[in-house]
Amino acid sequence: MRIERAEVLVTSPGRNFVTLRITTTDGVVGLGDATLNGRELAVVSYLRDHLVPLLVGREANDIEDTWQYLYRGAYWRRGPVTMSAIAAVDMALWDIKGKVAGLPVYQLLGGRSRRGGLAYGHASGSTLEALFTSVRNHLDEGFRAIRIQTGVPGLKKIYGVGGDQARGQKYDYEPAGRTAVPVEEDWDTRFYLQHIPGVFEAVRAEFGAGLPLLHDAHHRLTPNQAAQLGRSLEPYDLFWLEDCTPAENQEALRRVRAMTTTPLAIGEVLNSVHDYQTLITEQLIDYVRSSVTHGGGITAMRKLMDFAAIYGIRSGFHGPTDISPVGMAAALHLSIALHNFGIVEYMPHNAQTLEVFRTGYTFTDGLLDPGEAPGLGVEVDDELAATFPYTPAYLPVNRLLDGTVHDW
Ligand code: GCO
Ligand code: MG
Repeated sequence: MRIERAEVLVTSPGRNFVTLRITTTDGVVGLGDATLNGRELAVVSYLRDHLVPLLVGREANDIEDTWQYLYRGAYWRRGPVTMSAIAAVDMALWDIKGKVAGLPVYQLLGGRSRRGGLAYGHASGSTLEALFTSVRNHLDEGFRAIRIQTGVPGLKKIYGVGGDQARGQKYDYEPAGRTAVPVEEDWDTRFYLQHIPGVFEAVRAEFGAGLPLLHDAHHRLTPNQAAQLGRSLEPYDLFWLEDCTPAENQEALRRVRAMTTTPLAIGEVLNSVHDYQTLITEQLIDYVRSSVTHGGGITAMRKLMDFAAIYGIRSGFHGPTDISPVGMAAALHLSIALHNFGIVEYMPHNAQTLEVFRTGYTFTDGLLDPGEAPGLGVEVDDELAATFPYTPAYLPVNRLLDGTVHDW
């Protein structure tokens, strides 16, 4: 069974998604997610101009060989554009293999390790009152683990803090801005560090000790600041503190780790096992945050997680709405099969997106399940997809109060 055709679909039902569709000589179709938020068209070109011509005529069954061919054969290894493109090919080939076998992909990965994957939702509010409403709404929707982000006095707007949920603005920071250039936001780490511990104290007082709580620092702190935050949050027993320092400096986590017992998660911008080498072998983190979409696909993420398992490190795959339903399904098949699963991020896609992509995964009692359909279990409606053309959209840029550009 050879690859007959590979096409790249770009659609924007509220936000941009890049999907690779591979069709085999037997007429089996597989889908892969290649969405790289804010740099989508770079991956479209990488796929269309450089990978599709290499794929046509290849044996569709040989997933490992194709992965190595695209990774080692390119000379230029790693990086988010390359790894997202390879991930899409990899996912599409697993989708095809599952359909040919008549099995959901998780069965091909060793079968089920649990009933479902614990998912966390994004609660946020510019004030404590708005935050509490958002937490309650998430609990009503069935979430059993919740990420907490709030506004900070003295700062105008903070990434990850949504608008008025009653007006349907739940995740209005995702996408951050469908504008020609990025929106600019302000930032002051001292204001932030002074404010956050009190927020967690209030959330614990309101919602009790049992609810798993998470927090994302979005790479904005120095190692000392991160250590200070981790220590000040210890009384509130976080499930994790995410991306406390810029992820490219693995050694920075040594200082943080030595200073706090708050569990650490990092890696949504990392895309290779090599980016994790120090983090994993020195046990500097508790959770791997890469997505299957940006981390080279199921093949690569399985290996990364097996490496992490030796050190007791678990998965916490990135699952914001810029991971398409196809990427989300791939993450769920892997999550359900891995022994060292930890948690998975879940921001439900909007209704338009779920019309373009018909998904088979389910969310019940706080757990996500990939479903039993053969392959990944996601289908795309071409005609509908074509009615939502690509729209430039960018994450915000941060400036300190004196105008200096700050870490994302
Ligand atoms: C998260 C994130 C996202 C990212 C976004 C980038 O933890 O979900 O930090 O909000 O910023 O996905 O593309
Ligand atoms: Mg994050």
